[in-house]
Amino acid sequence: MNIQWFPGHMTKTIKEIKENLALADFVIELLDARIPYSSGNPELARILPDKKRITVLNKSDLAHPEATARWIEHFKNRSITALAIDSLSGSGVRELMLKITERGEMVREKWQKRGRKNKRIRVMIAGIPNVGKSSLINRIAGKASARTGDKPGVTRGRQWVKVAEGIDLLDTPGVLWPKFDEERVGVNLAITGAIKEEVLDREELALKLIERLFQLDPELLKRGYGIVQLEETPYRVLEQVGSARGCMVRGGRIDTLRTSIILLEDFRSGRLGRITLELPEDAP
Ligand SMILES: Nc1nc2c(ncn2[C@@H]2O[C@H](COP(=O)(O)OP(=O)(O)OP(=O)(O)O)[C@@H](O)[C@H]2O)c(=O)[nH]1
Ligand SMILES: [Mg+2]
Repeated sequence: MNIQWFPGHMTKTIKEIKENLALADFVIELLDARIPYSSGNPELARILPDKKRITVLNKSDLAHPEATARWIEHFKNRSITALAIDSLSGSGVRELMLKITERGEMVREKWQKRGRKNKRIRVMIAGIPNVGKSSLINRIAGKASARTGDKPGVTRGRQWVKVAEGIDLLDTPGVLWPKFDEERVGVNLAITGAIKEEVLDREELALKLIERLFQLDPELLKRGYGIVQLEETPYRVLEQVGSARGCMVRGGRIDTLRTSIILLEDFRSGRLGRITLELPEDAP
């Protein structure tokens, strides 16, 4: 599948990430709990020491709880502080705030020892497009300070938001990091909505999603669409989904493009269930 998921303007943003890093005392890397490996930025891991990084799995309301627990364990085994949150309901955000304040205190102590004056703690929120960076900031700030939207590329420039006593959060535009050798990563990012729809063949993507759901658990599709017996090929299953969702065109044929859009939306909204697309053992 040919996904142009690393458009030219992203290169500029990576330069910006580095500039932003220089402004921040530490970084929260927001991952998508459904794809913790694919949504990670290996460059960030490379240039940031672990103690300057908190790993947060957002959209955990859409991910499988057991899979999320296993990912958290996976990070902890690597001495990486990780926790799961849901920026929409706010679940886990209080724990995250505690971690942020704790980390902030450590930074302040260091300043004191060096005789530097006490400034505000600056925390950068980094992550792929559409992962919920602005939503998290709004949740912590308790008001809509940052613009959010259900498509990638909403936040354009950087924006500091004062959230609590002495803490500023930096909202940044989402960045995709190329893992060119891994098609699976590109597909995961596209399925979950991190890549602009305009550059995708949605029918091809829907077929990939069907394959993946089938591998994970065939019951997901059966249950989701009331299908008794799944057909043999992804394309025929897509037609079954179309039939179940009433996506017909004249002559009784299935509108497979409309079906694909609906299927992707059903996945993204959680209507098909809480589904994690990759487990720690899938990560290289
Ligand atoms: N279900 C669910 N949806 C979420 C969560 N966090 C954010 N969203 C939704 O995800 C979409 C993207 O949220 P944003 O906060 O705009 O994402 P962003 O990371 O700032 O995106 P860019 O600015 O484009 O990089 C919005 O539709 C949010 O409502 C979450 O924890 N659970
Ligand atoms: Mg944003």
